[in-house]
Amino acid sequence: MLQNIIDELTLYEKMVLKALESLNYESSPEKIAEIQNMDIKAVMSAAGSLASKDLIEVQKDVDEVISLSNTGKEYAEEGLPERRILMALKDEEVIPMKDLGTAAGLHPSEVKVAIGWLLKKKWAVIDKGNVRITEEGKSSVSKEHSDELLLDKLLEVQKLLLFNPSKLISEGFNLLKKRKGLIDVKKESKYNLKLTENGKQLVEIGIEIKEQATQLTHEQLKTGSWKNLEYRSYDVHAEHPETFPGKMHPLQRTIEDIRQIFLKMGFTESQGSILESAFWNFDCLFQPQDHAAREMQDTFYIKEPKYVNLPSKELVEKVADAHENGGYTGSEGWGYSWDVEVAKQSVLRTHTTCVSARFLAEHKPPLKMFSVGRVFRRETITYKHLPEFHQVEGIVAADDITFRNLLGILKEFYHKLGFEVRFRPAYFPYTYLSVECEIYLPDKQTWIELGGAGMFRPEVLEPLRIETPVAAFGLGIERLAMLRLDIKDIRMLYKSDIGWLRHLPVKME
Ligand code: FA5
Repeated sequence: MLQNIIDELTLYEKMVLKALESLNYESSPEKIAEIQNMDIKAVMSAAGSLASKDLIEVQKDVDEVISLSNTGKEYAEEGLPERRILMALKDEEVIPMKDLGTAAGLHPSEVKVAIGWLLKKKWAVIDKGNVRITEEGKSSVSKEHSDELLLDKLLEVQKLLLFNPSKLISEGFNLLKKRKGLIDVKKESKYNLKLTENGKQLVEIGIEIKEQATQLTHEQLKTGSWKNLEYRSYDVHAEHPETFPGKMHPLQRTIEDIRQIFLKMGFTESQGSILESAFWNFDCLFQPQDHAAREMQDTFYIKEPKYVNLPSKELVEKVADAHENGGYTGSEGWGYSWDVEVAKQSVLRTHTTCVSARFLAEHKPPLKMFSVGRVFRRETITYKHLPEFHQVEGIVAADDITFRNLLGILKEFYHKLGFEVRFRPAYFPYTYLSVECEIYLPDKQTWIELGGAGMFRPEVLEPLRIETPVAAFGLGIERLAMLRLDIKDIRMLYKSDIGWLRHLPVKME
């Protein structure tokens, strides 16, 4: 185990461990860099990875470091301005204020500050426009003040750590920091590397430093000499940063997978618009004008535009006949007076079956068409209901198409997505026979309805002049996505929960 760890160490890591072994298990990185002839950056980077393997401990101390600024250096060399006045006073004892600059060789801008410090240090007093040396001043002529001593020291050693300073340094620093721009204060980090118990055990086993191959040359590969080189072992179980590659949203992924299935089954793709006339959404599908699904509480009616143009007069009249008396279908129709104004109303489509109706008005069988799109219903939101969701709609029309073909297509479709569905007899105004496809939800111990299907009724087909049987289906996509993603609530698909999205597989089974 420990040998494995040694084998996986880089050359630099081994060098740092070796150095620490020889330095009594602890050292500064600078010292290690020196004895191993390494770059300090290489030492620090190796130290970082050794610390992450718990082989060494990196201790960090942040210290304040002081040094002289340019002005500070000048004063250290030539003396502080108040010292220069004191030296002039030493001979004269009294100097008129106005002559101070000249007598001490100071720039006029320095004089005021210098007098301030002269008085503060009690080296002189001001007496009727004259500056007079004090006894304290006289005794200070040959004795440096703490700030001057610190200036001298800094001139000599260039920088000093403020950590645990001597009384003299701290006194001097307190005075000098009151003056602008004499002292620079910086923070400096100091590191100490120390072997941990694990690190010590490792070096006791013995670390051998051998040149390791990092990049193979063309030559080494060609001649086979790579076989005799030393390599560093890799830990394939090492922790690695998690990566979250960009991917399609799972709902969109499901839509794309559904499209691929139908395209591969030879269906043509069609599209409709989400703003539809009640005519195509309901009337053309033989849905009576007083049908419950048309009520305001189930369907979104649009204010602007309130009405939509209807198709040819001929088709509208045939649909009206089918509703009123069955037209030429042999049916009695619904037996009420059909209102064109109701059919003109614009709605947000409540299902994608309107795309199938439009497609049949424009194409002659044989045909296979599918369409994916959003639909809208005034629904109360629940774990399986949304007011806005997607459906995939499809029709297959040909002379020999039967209800059994329809069941076969649906079975095959769900099977391709990995589901086994059961069929239950159902009712839709526009189909006969009609079914619903369902799948079992073990968690909720209930069957969930995935889609509706059936054979379009003559009352739908005759006005559209379709003479072959038409198998039709409309399937919910969000409910399918729920099952595929194993989520218990349909709302999750619209939540933008980044944590959940990140951990989904890039490709769904
Ligand atoms: C229809 O929409 C029919 N037009 C389907 C059809 C087409 C039948 C062609 C015959 C021929 P239904 O209202 O049952 O049927 O909706 C179909 C599917 O849409 C449902 O099985 C369900 O999976 C999904 N669905 C319905 N309402 C919602 C909702 N509020 N939220 C999420 N999914 C829904």
